[in-house]
Amino acid sequence: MDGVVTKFLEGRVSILRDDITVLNVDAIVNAANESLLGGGGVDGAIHRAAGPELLEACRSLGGAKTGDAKITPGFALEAAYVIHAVGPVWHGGDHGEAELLRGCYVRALELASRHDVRRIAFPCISTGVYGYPIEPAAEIAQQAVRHWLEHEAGIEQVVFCCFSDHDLETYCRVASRVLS
Ligand code: AR6
Repeated sequence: MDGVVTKFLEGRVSILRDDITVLNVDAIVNAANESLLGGGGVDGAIHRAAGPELLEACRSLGGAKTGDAKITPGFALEAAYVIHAVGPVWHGGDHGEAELLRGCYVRALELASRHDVRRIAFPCISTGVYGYPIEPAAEIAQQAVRHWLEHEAGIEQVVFCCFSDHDLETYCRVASRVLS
């Protein structure tokens, strides 16, 4: 892993800066679009690292609605599974974006639990091409994960995998109030 790992909630939540495709966890979450047929950003990186079988598997899923998620194997990835979550496009915040973003974290955690995933890593869903501001997105992500870990058994470790120093700093600042 790349650089410093900061831990919260008695070590059950880690925040780090890395390429999510190299993480040694049971499942990585993809920031996908409704087609689930690949794209740029983290989606493109995951498809390249997993290999062409991932696209074949995604073709059979029939897409997913914004706020929902679907699961496939990880193929060439270290991770056994990829959970393809569709975050909302940011339209200013008055179009249900927060609830949709929260929904895709919860759906991803539900799917992970059903597949006996113990360790799962999330990218900063919706905060790239989809334009969701990083600070409120981090707050929603961390509140959803905290609530899950406090109420459900199964998942032991959650990694928030940031891709830039700025995102990492923001996640750590938000965690000092949401996860401490
Ligand atoms: N590892 C971890 N995080 C990454 C990586 C990586 N290898 N690459 C980028 N990120 P984005 P979105 C970060 O744009 O906003 C795609 O085309 C990136 O810095 O990937 O949900 C899909 O097909 C940012 O913090 O996803 C959709 O059409 C975060 O991942 C659309 O983009 C999310 O940025 C989804 O947009």
